[in-house]
Amino acid sequence: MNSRPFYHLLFSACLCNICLTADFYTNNWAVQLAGTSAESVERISRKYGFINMGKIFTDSNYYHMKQRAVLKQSFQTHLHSVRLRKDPMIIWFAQQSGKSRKKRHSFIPPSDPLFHKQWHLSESFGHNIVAAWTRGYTGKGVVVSVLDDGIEKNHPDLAGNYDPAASYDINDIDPNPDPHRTLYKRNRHGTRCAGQIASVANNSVCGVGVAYHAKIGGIRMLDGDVTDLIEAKSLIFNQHHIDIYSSSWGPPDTGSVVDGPGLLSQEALIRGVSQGRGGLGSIFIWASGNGGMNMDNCNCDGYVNSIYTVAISSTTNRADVPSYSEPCAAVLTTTYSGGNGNQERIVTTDLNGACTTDHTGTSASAPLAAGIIALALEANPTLTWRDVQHLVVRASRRHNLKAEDWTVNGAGRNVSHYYGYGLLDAGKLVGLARNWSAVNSQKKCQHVILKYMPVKIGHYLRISWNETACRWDRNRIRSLEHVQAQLSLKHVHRGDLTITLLSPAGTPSNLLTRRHFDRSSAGFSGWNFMSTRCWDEDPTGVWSLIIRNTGDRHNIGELTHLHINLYGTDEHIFGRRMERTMIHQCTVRNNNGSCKDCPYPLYIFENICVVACPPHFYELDSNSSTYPQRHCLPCHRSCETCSGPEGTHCLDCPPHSTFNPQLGMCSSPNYRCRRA
Ligand SMILES: *[C@@H]1O[C@H](CO)[C@@H](O)[C@H](O)[C@H]1NC(C)=O
Ligand SMILES: *[C@@H]1O[C@H](CO)[C@@H](O)[C@H](O)[C@H]1NC(C)=O
Ligand SMILES: *[C@@H]1O[C@H](CO)[C@@H](O)[C@H](O)[C@H]1NC(C)=O
Ligand SMILES: *[C@@H]1O[C@H](CO)[C@@H](O)[C@H](O)[C@H]1NC(C)=O
Ligand SMILES: *[C@@H]1O[C@H](CO)[C@@H](O)[C@H](O)[C@H]1NC(C)=O
Ligand SMILES: *[C@@H]1O[C@H](CO)[C@@H](O)[C@H](O)[C@H]1NC(C)=O
Ligand SMILES: [Ca+2]
Ligand SMILES: [Ca+2]
Ligand SMILES: [Ca+2]
Ligand SMILES: [Ca+2]
Repeated sequence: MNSRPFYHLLFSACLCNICLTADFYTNNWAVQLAGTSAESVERISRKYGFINMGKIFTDSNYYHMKQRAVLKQSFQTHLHSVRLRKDPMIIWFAQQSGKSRKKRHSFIPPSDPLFHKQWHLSESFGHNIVAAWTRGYTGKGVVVSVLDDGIEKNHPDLAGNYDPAASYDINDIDPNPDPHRTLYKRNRHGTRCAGQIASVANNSVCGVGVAYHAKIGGIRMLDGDVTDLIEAKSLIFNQHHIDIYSSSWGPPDTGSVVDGPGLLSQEALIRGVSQGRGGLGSIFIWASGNGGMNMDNCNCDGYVNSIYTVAISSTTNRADVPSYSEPCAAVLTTTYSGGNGNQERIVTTDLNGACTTDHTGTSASAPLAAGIIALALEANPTLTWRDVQHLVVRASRRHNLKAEDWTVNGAGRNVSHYYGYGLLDAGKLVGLARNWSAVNSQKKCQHVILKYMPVKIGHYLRISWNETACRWDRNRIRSLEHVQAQLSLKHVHRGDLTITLLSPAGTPSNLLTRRHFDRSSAGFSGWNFMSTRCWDEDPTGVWSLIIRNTGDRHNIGELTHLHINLYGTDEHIFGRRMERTMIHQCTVRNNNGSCKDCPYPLYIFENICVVACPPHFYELDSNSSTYPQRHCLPCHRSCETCSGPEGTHCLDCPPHSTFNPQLGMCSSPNYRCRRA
């Protein structure tokens, strides 16, 4: 449970007329006094519990007074006013209310020579990035790292945003991630992806990145033997500094492979979402894959279908499915990339200080999404890894994207296996991010459908079950996020099988489509097929899993095990209120830029003011006599939510861990048990 008692108390108090016009009260008062002698000012401030902060205007009798104790309820404020009004020494007073003030920005296009060729950033295409820029979001304070074949750190369009702390060479084990140039391999991929995210604006070089004020780094890890260890080290590198990891790699897209993260990489993803980014969770952006020509399905890629990664697909400037694109039920959203033949491609930085107009593939889509999500993290740095996924679902739209399989799911959203929820809208994303409060902790509800009694797979197999979604216990799920069908089966010709999952609302998820090049007889062994297509649906009711053999009728197989894992929250997600801005500007800062003072009743969180503290932080009313303040302070590192700093204060534990009373903190069981 996220307990936010003060928040509820305050805003219910705000329902009465007293504070209808103000957004919130501060503990600052402006007071006009009849006498200005030091002694009379001192007497007045003592009498009413004020600290005299000095004259507002020199040579005036207007004083800035700060209240010693914070008044928590507006009727007390009101009583205070009644007393002040009766005092003959006080001519006039006003308690200062905080008002939402938005900086106004107008958009002046950057002067970079290739900006006019960056069609994917322009207002005539659907990403709506200019809207986010116009609101002032350009990636400030956000750190993105590209996990690839290196990054040309001195590139004139990257150097200004380059962040050595977000960079490393895992291949050669040194801090310099510069790509190695050889006759046969150009290793330009990472540099191209980095430019899409954070090329410098207005510097007369190339174009601009989506998040042109973000910090950008690169981890060189693809140029050598890629091992589980190397992947894991890359995914977890400097995880409190890097906010977003952009990956455009994975198992071969031959359409015959079923592979995913090894033990260490799986562990790295889990540690990333539960501990990275100060506990809010690292954001892992993943390209859905380029196996379209080979009829690959990205649910056979364990990085893409991981619930911890955000899978990104591509569309072209003509809103088509590009030939390289592979569909699957795990895709969440879509960004622009290059098209077929001589269609437009993406303009970005290239090796040797150059620029290219020729970047393409889903490889180009992941960095674009990483840049757009960087804008959202600037708009709201308190978002958890799951909040980011919720917002991406809401900020994606069908727009004009062409596909034959668009359907409306049980939550009323258009969804496609090619595009997820559609084209990511940056303007909408930052707007929603600003008003979003953290979703309750993740619930996982598991249901064993088939374990000891293998079932024959002939031409057609349908298994149905009535799901209670843990209605009777603490893992109750009212609003679904990810659903996994973990299954083991034997079949002589795996590529002939298709698997479809039907939710109670009737939403179909094609978990496996026919893969002509997959002639394996290895079957599946505890493979986690995943769907994001039922996001926000109520999971209770009858589900079905349908397996079809589209090949030779005489080939038979056997389903030996089927587990369903539902992930989601106990919230009625459609009932939540989204009309209040959750993040406010800081009023007074320390020299180091961190926030020193927020208007009451807001909490100080790092360098901003927030209405409520995010998960992994607890709310503290500090009671120092001079500066009564409210802070978000970090929980014990093992907790997801907490009521205080110790392990014993944990209220919820992060994924894959539970509260251990002996240790007095959340702890993880043996990770090896996780893989079936
Ligand atoms: C680019 O320069 C122009 C002209 O000086 C300025 O108005 C604009 O705000 C700058 N844009 C950025 C992104 O710095
Ligand atoms: C789904 O897409 C169709 C066609 O673009 C559109 O008419 C409809 O309003 C969309 N539904 C929702 C809920 O966005
Ligand atoms: C499923 O279970 C619920 C609650 O146990 C029950 O109300 C409902 O009728 C069941 N549905 C079917 C189709 O059996
Ligand atoms: C966010 O909240 C503000 C009020 O605080 C409201 O004006 C605005 O419309 C909300 N934005 C969205 C996208 O709901
Ligand atoms: C910034 O300075 C304040 C006091 O001036 C200190 O309490 C705080 O820890 C500092 N924060 C950082 C991030 O250095
Ligand atoms: C705050 O401190 C004052 C005196 O130091 C004390 O009287 C008061 O009860 C304290 N309030 C809280 C909420 O701890
Ligand atoms: Ca190196
Ligand atoms: Ca530039
Ligand atoms: Ca693939
Ligand atoms: Ca994923």
